[in-house]
Amino acid sequence: METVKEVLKAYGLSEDSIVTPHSGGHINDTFYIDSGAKRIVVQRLNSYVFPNPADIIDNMVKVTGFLREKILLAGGNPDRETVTIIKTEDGKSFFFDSESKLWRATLYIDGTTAHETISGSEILEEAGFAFGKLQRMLDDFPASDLHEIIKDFHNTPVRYKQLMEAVKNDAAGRLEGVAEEISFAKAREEYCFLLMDMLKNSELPLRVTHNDTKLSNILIDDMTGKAVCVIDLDTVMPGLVAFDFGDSIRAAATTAAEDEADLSKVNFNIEFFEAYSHGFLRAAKGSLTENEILTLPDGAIMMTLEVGMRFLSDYLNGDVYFKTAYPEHNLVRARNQFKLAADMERHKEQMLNLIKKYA
Ligand code: GN1
Ligand code: MG
Repeated sequence: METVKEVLKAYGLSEDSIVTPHSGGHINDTFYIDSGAKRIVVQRLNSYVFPNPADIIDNMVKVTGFLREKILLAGGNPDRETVTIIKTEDGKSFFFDSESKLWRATLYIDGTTAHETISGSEILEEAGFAFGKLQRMLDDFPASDLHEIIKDFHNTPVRYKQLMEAVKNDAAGRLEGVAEEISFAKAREEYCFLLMDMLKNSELPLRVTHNDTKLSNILIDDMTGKAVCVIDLDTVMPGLVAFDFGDSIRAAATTAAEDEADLSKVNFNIEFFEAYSHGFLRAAKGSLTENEILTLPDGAIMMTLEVGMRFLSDYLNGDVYFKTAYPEHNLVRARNQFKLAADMERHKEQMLNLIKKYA
């Protein structure tokens, strides 16, 4: 917390500002700051995950600048509908503290909440619409202007390989007790290639995508329940539409939190899937190809399987990537996501029918 004081100073905020840590997010550290005069959100970027944090800021400046213009043209309010970067006293879009950690500050958006879990279908339809709209708005963003923040971020075959390496190295000596999880992944090795192979064969187009479309990365208006703003632009990069759609479904169309340990509570929620798909396609269908539409259910299964493999790899590597609250946390998350992926597999036909209904 000591360095938060440096941050207050850099942004010209009173030392008596109220600093409230935010518990969400597995990667960065987030704090709300209320100085009386101003309310902002500051984040310390995770230097293990993001070794080149200045690239993230650079991407963010470009993407938010692009979105601001579109929002203005549509008669909207860019201070609420996208992220606004706040500059330091000396005019910079970021701040390096005395521990060489990069901080950034953004405007706090009043009267909104980032929901970790979902209360009903209406919010999901809204979330789907907001992410679909973002997809559409980024359609003509020049992808070559962006730094690739994390290489092979949603390259599922690479994620599979990383898991197999983690198994081989067994760095934390945790291999015992995960045999079932490893066979679960192994049984799906071939499936991991599906979307990346279609991309390679030009059957799917590369777009600019958000790449971390979990429900908590959307701010919902507390009064109206309407989606206001998509946040967390750290991983905006070239990607597939199925990644963004799928990652939302994995995070939202479930009956339990991502780290629920009681697997009997973890099930796929087809009603939530339907609501999200309805909103997403309402916003984005006009700009999607037939293959993009037909692979949306695979995006959901793939993103769930993939993050499960990432959690399991991190467990085996000794929890070096994701923040954890207890030693088995990553394993619990992995089991949870694998259970969800398996349940999605059983609903694939049904998912596809719903997608066709709304496309
Ligand atoms: C991480 O930072 P956060 O919590 O929004 C991760 C995502 C995972 C997600 C799982 C940069 O997102 O890829 O899907 O956790 N972000 C990064 O909850 O690795
Ligand atoms: Mg994130």
